[in-house]
Order: sequence, then structure tokens, then C-alpha cells
Amino acid sequence: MNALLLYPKFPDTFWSFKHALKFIRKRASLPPLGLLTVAAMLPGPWAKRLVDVNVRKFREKDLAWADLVFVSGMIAQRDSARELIARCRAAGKTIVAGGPLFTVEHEQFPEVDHFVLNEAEETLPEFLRDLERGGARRVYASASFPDLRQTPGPLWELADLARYATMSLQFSRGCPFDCEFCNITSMFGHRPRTKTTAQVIAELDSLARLGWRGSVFFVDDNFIGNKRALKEDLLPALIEWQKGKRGVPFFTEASINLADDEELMRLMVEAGFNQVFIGIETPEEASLTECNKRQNRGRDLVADVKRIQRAGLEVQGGFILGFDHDTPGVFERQIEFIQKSGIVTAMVGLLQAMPGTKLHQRLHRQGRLLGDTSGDNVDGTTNFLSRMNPETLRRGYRSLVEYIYSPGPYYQRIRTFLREYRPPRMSSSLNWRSIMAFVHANFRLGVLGRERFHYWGLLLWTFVRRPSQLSLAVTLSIYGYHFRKVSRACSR
Ligand code: B12
Ligand code: SF4
Repeated sequence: MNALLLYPKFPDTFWSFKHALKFIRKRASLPPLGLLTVAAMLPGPWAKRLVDVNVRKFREKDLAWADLVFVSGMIAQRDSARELIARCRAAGKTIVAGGPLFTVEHEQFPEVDHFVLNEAEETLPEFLRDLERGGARRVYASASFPDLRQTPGPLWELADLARYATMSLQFSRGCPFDCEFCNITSMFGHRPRTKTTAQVIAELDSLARLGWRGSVFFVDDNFIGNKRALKEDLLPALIEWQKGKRGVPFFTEASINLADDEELMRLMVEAGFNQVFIGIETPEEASLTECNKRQNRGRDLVADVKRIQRAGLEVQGGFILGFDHDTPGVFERQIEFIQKSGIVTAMVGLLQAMPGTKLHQRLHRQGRLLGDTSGDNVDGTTNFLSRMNPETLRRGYRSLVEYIYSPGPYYQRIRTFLREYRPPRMSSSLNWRSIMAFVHANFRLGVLGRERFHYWGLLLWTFVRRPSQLSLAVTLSIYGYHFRKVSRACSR
């Protein structure tokens, strides 16, 4: 049996990093971890091939080779998924689909033969058994959550690692919190389920064996969901694993209560973490209450962010506009917060109601849903009737995004951040890609770009005040170039 694993194209948005990837000559930021994990669960004797259309062409000969096509994807990849499925259908292939897109909207894909939904650890074995017997059903779904200690390591060897900027690894699924707009808890539950430390180390070792020396993204929904497991087990093991190596930088996602735990931050930094994405959402207490983001309420969020930065972790932040309690003054207050906190990578989106969330249910009850979500909350669209005048919301959103990524405020944020940041001591390798990126940045941003004065000003300032952070300053400048490009596209 020849199994083709097919990953659809991402639109050119905030997280695609498309315009930044050119500087380091990479095609995509991350490989499709879900498909590589599914590949490891398919029968050993099957031949397997990965086609991630974000990094390579889907050729006729790939299609001709395949007996079975396994498609994955998120809602944001819907359009590309449709195209790929149509091509496979036209070639008469049997199509099996799974992953977050199909788990929430499989009814919209009549051309697919089999849906293997939810977490494959639960649903795939039954599908494979039925397939072998010649009687596979159309839909396999499960309401229970698997034990991740049974999850096999991804088949990295199917991916061309050199085409990606970063690798990914998952330690846990699920989150103890219950934010109204988030579909994580409906998909993965409230109790964080974790892999064993031995599994994580084995995955890191296999990446190292394949020659990977770059950064690794721990794609957990909330990495600090089980603090005890981290402090007593995983982080000490990661500290040990890093010894004698050049230093593999890690980054992850966590909730703001990370700021309350000095020991946890210290251990994370010692283990190699240097970045963390945090859902800040809004500085407005009423909106935090509305969306049940209780962990963010009643705190000085700017002080929390700075505490995390001082511990050695760059904070990237998610922000949302369009809550029922948002008034037109919210745009100014969000800008003020973002500038003061020095969150350089601030992902600001419009609230969207994802299927399966409590928000979706509430808006449905209130008769305010307008249609499907685009799945990408930073594309300037929403799918429900907002309390704020929709035109005011759209305009306020666009001008906020344009403002925070315009060169003046953006470069000012980098300085605010670098003033606070206490970088971890980690020896990183200077390779030809980073040298090329520096040369490319000097030309594109320092000569051609309208940000050229800000760029050289930042480099000079960093050289004098934070010389060890010069490469970080260049990296953040390159990110800014990407964010400006995509924010201009979403402002149209
Ligand atoms: C890493 C990640 C990313 C990476 C993706 C990299 C990549 N190449 O895959 C990046 C950072 C680029 C990203 C971006 C975005 N993401 Co994202 N992302 C994640 C995250 C945190 C982890 C995904 C992962 O790797 N999981 C580990 C693997 C092992 O799990 P998995 O993929 O779910 O696969 C399992 C099952 O789903 C299933 N399965 C998966 N595929 C298949 C295929 C078949 C055939 C079968 C049988 C089974 C199967 O089996 C696997 C094992 O159980 C998830 C959250 C989560 N917990 O899943 C969000 C998540 C997938 N992202 C989400 C969103 C919304 C986005 C963005 C739109 C955010 C934004 N506003 O910009 C963007 C879209 C990108 C773009 N450019 O437009 C949503 C998707 C919702 C949905 N229903 O589609 C999620 C679920 C987060 C959330 N809170 O809702 N993301
Ligand atoms: S803390 Fe993050 S992952 Fe957890 S429920 Fe809230 S938004 Fe979702």
C-alpha cells in the first residue's frame, strides 16, 4: 500500500512568516506534525510519502504513486484542501481526511471517502482494521481523549527538514482554563495529558540524529498546564539533554500565570526556552470577564510581561478586538498596552466564533452568527454581528494593525523590549544562513526599505547598549518587514 500524506497550503498571513522566511531561504516555518505522527501509526510495511505543498510541488507522479491519500489541515487551509481533494478525486484516489479542519466541518467535504476525526490515537486503529477487512465506514469519531504515553514519535524522515525554519514537538494536549472563544478545550479537554519525559527526549534525539540543530517549538496549548511534571521531570531532563550541545533554542505557548512562578521561569530558561506566546487578549477587565479569561483578570499585565522578559523569555502576545464590552476607546488602550509592554510580536485579531466553542453556541442562541469563520482571526474578518458598529470595528482594527507595525512604533517596541530583556546564556551557532540573512536585511531594510533610518538607528543603539542582542534585533526587524506586508494586505 502506498500512502500519500498531503498537507494543504497556508494563506499568506501573520503566522505564515512568508516574507521573513525569504531572508533565511526557508519555505515554511514548521512541518505538519499531525501528519508525521499519523504516518508513524500506519502499518510498518506500507510505503509513505509526504507532500507538504507549502514547501514543494504536488506532482502528477506523486498522485499516480498513491493508493491512499491522507489529508490534514486547519480551517485556515480550507481553500487549498478543497483544491487538493478535487485533484485526488479526479484521479480516482481513495481519500482519508483528519485533523482540525475536518474534525469541525467534515460535512462540507462530500468528495472525501473516509473521515478519521479527533485524535488519531483513538480513531485510526479502528479505521485501519476495517479497511483491512474491506469494510471501512465513512466517519470515525471519538469523544474520549487518548493517553499520549501511547503516541509514537513522528516520522521525521518523511520531511525535508532543511526546508523548514523550525521543528515542532508536542509534550501535552489540553488546557485547564476555559476561555469562551477557544476550541482547544472542546478538542482536547481540560486535563493536560502529557507524554513521558523519555518520549520527549527520544523525539529530540531523533531530530538531532537527522542533523537538526535549529530551534524547536513545543506546540502545547498551554505548556505550563502541569507545572509539577515540568519542574520535577521534564525541565531537569531538558537541562541535562542540552549539556555538551551548542544549545537548541525552544519556544512554546503558556498562560500569563507563568509570571507568578519564578522557579518555573528559571528552569525553562535554563532548559533552553527563550520565547513564549501568551494569550493576553485585552487590557479591558470587562472583556476579560466576558470571555472568561479569569487567569488574566485583576493583574497588572504589563508588569507580568516585563517580569517574564526579565527572566529571559521574549513574550509574543495574542490580542483580540470585538468583544461585546469593547467600546471605541479600546483601540487606543490596546495600542498603549502593546507599546508599553514591549511585545514586539503582537498578533492582533478580530474575535471570530469557531465551531465547537462556547462563544459559537452563545452567538448562535442570540441569532448573531453570520456564517463560517475564515479560521484565521488576523485576516480582518469576523463571522458574527458585533455589538460595536461593524464599520467602526473594522476601521479601528485596520488602523491599529497599521499603526503598531509601522516602522516608528515597531522599532520603538523592539527597544522597549531589549531594555527589559535579560537574555539567557546560550551559545548559538552562527551559520551561513544567519550571515546571509544579515546581509539581505541590510540591503532590503537598510537600503530599500522605508524603515531604513529606524533600522540603522536600532542597530547602532543595540551595538552600543545591548551588543550581545544584535542578531535578535536583526531577526525582529525582519519579522517587522513580514508583519508590515501582511498587515497592509489585511487593511485593504
Ligand atoms: C503548531 C500550530 C500551528 C503552526 C502550524 C504549523 C504546521 N505546519 O502545522 C502555526 C504556528 C503555523 C499555526 C498557525 C495557525 N494556527 Co495553529 N496550531 C498549532 C497547534 C498549537 C499545534 C498543532 C500541532 O502540531 N499539534 C500536534 C499534532 C500531533 O496534533 P494534530 O495536528 O492535531 O494532529 C492530531 C489529530 O488532529 C489527528 N490528525 C491530524 N491530521 C490528520 C490527518 C489524518 C488523515 C488523520 C487520520 C488524522 C489527523 O491526528 C493527530 C494525532 O492525534 C494547534 C493547537 C493544537 N493543540 O492542535 C493550533 C491550531 C491547529 N491552530 C489553529 C489556528 C486557528 C491557527 C491560525 C489560523 C492562527 C491565526 N489566527 O493566525 C494560524 C493559521 C496559519 C496561517 N498561516 O494562516 C487552530 C485550528 C482550528 C481549526 N479547527 O482549524 C488550532 C487548533 C488552535 C486553536 N486554538 O484553535 N498553528
Ligand atoms: S488559556 Fe489559551 S489554550 Fe487555554 S482555554 Fe484559554 S485560550 Fe484556550
